[in-house]
Amino acid sequence: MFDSKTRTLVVVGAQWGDEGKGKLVDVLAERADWVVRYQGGANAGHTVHIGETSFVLHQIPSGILHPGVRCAIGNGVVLDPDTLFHEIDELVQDGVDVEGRLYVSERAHLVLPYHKLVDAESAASKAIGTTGRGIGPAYEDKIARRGVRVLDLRHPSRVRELVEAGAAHANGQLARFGSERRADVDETVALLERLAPRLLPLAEDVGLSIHRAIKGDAAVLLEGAQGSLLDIDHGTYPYVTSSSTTSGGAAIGVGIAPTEIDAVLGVVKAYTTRVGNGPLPTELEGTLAEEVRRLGNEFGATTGRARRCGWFDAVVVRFATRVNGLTGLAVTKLDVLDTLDRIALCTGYEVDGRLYTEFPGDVDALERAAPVYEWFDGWRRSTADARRLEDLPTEARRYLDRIEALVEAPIQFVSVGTRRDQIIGVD
Ligand code: 2SA
Ligand code: GDP
Ligand code: MG
Repeated sequence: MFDSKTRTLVVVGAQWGDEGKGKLVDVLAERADWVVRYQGGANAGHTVHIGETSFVLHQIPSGILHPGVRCAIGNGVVLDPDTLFHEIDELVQDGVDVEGRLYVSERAHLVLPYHKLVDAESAASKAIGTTGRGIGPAYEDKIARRGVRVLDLRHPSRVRELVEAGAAHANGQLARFGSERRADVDETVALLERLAPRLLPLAEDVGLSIHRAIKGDAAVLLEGAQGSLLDIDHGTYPYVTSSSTTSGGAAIGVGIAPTEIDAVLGVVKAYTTRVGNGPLPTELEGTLAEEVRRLGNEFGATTGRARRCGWFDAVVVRFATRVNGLTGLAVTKLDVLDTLDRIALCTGYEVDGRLYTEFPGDVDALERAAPVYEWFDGWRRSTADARRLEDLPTEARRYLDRIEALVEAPIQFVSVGTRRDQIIGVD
């Protein structure tokens, strides 16, 4: 993937998240110098299987499992300092050496206990089906200019002032929700005082470090979280997360220029999943939905929630190709479809007698969308051992070729299992 022309690569989810970005980043990180997260926070769950051990990364970039790779958390991430250290400690317990190779942007905003409280108590969060990790409220404070940034921890009196403002706002919201719970200023300040000595040594100007690395011809991976259809601008608003998940967010969220990005790899499942509420036009029901969920082990990597499952939606991925400028696709979990007799692929939607082949922005239209399907014969044999495209059954190749044509992006990887070696690199 990395060559003399492609030195800075964004890996982005091109559906509703959980496409297998963690696995792809882990595979690609073998040849990377840096892996940087650019948005989201502890709502993410990126799973990497190495041998018998499976790691679920929430805030730390998936590159951390490669000893020589340096990892950074960019300014666009909302960082929960408390759970960050739990994550670091767990990695260390599992034998991963994190010391000296994890950096945090001094400009990143912090997720504080009252953000999680507001997320937990808000009816709007319940209606959207958030992860409850305080992501929306933390971004809300960032945009409203009352957020606490990592660099503020260098100024204890400023921290108290900012926490007072944030807590007052949160308490107003909690009162309006009819909740009896309240933010506690002293407890929050005490938490930050306790964590600052551990967090500040990791803090630096990540944008500058990555810019210098790029100038020095380093291979840099920018790791997206969630998926393009959860993007605050381009997703199925309001059923979205509160950050820019698409590739444009990568430049902003790392602090580099868009012109420093060379390529964008979109990760997609060979079918579709969504966790949380909101439209999913190709959603399956009944026993088939349960079967795909079981075969794909479709449960939230952060919350354990059952993921909703549907057929591959080419309208969605075609849209994601356009808004991200995808230069290639990685199709994951092809093996999950191995036992199915017939497989459908959505090529358009009918809404009120009109055919859509481009993704509509209005969720009402999506809720009423009747998918138009093309049907494919299943291949009904295992793809788990395929290591070249030629090893795949003809039916599977036909299915992938059709996806490529509809989506208008070249397939560069096909993943056929959870393990690192279960991947096909397409020349
Ligand atoms: P939030 O918590 O404010 O970001 O929730 C807003 C919506 O974004 C969805 N969202 C996700 N969707 C897929 N995967 C995510 N990460 C976890 C995973 C999810 C989990 O890897 O499985 O464990 O439940 C993720 N994070 C946020 C969320 O479901 C809302 O629809
Ligand atoms: P991410 O958020 O995009 O990193 O994805 P998650 O880790 O939340 O969910 C993807 C799940 O699919 C994880 O449990 C992965 O181990 C698993 N996975 C990734 N690629 C494949 C694959 O090709 N086949 C199968 N069966 N599982 C895969
Ligand atoms: Mg995930």
